[in-house]
Amino acid sequence: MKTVITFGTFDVFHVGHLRILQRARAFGDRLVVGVSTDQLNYEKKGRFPVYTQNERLEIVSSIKWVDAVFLEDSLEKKREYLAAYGADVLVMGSDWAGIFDMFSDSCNIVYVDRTPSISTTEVIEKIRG
Ligand code: C2G
Repeated sequence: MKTVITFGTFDVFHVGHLRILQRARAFGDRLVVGVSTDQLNYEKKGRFPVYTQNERLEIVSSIKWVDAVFLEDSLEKKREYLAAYGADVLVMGSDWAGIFDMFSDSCNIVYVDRTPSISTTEVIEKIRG
């Protein structure tokens, strides 16, 4: 049983999010997703997400490619999360390329291409008009 892990905020869930979850799951038999807390997103991006962490957890956990979810409350705890969930593979989008290579002693690290032309920020801007 090969466990894959990935992390993200998944705010205003869109097809780019769906595709990375589908692709991540294809690297193993079980996909675990660390969903950023509202506070962690504020620290990363300087704003609170549109959807609350409980809403984002509920959405991500309902995706058919996802087997388990948990709240990620600190970027400093990656190594602990990888161990706690028994990750064999860490999958992240190419915007994170190289950033998690330090964990290659505990699991395989894979960066997959982002889906072009869609992001939470763009969706928010489109709705704002
Ligand atoms: N993504 C993608 N294509 C897009 C948009 C996003 O493949 N068009 C991927 C990102 O590369 C990331 C995942 O979807 O792997 C989640 O994206 P975000 O919610 O923006 O995640 P982020 O806030 O960058 O959090 O510890 C790492 C961070 O918590 C990642």
